[in-house]
Amino acid sequence: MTRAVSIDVTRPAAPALPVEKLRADFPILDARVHGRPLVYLDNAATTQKPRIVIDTVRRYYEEINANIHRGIHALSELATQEYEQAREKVRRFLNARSTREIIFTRGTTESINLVASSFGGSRLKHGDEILISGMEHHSNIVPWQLIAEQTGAVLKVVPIDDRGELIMEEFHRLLSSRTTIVAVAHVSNALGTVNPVEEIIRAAHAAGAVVLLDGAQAAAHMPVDVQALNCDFYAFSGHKLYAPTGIGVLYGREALLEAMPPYQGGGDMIKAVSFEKTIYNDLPYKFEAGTPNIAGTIGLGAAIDYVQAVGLPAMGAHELELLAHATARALAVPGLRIIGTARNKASVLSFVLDGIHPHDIGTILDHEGVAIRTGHHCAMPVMTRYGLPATARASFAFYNTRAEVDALIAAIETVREVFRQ
Ligand code: 7TS
Repeated sequence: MTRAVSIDVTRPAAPALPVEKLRADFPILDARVHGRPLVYLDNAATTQKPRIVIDTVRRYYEEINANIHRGIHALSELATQEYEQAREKVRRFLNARSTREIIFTRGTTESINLVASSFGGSRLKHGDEILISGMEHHSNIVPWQLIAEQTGAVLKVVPIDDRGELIMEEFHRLLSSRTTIVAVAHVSNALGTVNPVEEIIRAAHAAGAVVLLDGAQAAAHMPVDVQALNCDFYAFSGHKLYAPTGIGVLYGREALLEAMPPYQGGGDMIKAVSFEKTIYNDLPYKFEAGTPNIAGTIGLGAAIDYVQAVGLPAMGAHELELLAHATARALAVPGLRIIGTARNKASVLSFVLDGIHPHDIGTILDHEGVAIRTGHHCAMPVMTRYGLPATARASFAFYNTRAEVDALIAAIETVREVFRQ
């Protein structure tokens, strides 16, 4: 599942994917920005959508639109059927045992908040420990801080080294019988590090802790098998997997979900309500209060079909070729420093240029048509660790090309020209 990329390796050019053909599936990739062809390298923020996803959402609103799990009229039944089919697609995508373990949320952020609030709120006691890492996105920090404050639990943080790898000796040292939950990124959004999650899960279970993996940056880049991983919770966002925004997934081990109280109350999550007592619905509906993002869910199903037809292993391999090419070319740019040089990386190239603020890099690149993200990437502790206010970050999807990487490097040279004057 994990694949190594060494930053000084130059890989063969031959792409395994018919990238040019696949690019035609994404209408927006033909766009021009400031008169230049769009070079979209902000895929860690969100990915572009293939026509099949756009058409599926449009078809839903044109031909099906109705609320689910309610009416017995034809449209409602059809909408329910498609919504539940999407759940089965997600189950297969993650290789979960049962669709009862697949909960639709708004995204990774809501998935983690659900676990922190429901699992954390019901399990954590004063002095219990929550173990996260120094490379987490704010979405995998703040929900734990909130629940720690409410329960008296203590947040512990596994530090990272200069390459942006977890210091595993520290992880093992911090893990103890007091650790209730370990919550770590599968892949870091700011550094690209692929974490040794198998080792983390094994050790955490041996210590009696449950493990949540934040898969926001992993699900679109490598096959994920929750049974093989043996994780307890897995969170990801549809919009980083070529699906619409506002739809995400929480996988949870059934026995844990059964024991957890509802996260939100409302319609659909109940069996019967009276003022004296409310009986909650079965899994997964217990955790899906209110009318969900039906169109987005069906769109996610279409995105998963698309990704599986293209093939995640080939997509991931192509992205690693791009990363290796980008890394090799970036290292040849005077004054450029790569932030995040883990031995096992995926799809993210964070960097700084001597004496030039990342925001200036981002602005000039934008004028060249090259879209990247600059800033703290919602991972401020990572910036603090490196003593930086921000980085510039290019992040690759399978539809990116070597020519686009070369356009990135040319635009970075333009930045250097501008600042030389
Ligand atoms: N966890 C990680 C590792 C992420 O990269 C992100 C989003 C989230 C959680 C939150 O996901 P959401 O869909 O609920 O917002 N990361 C980024 C990023 O790197 N640039 O923009 C969003």
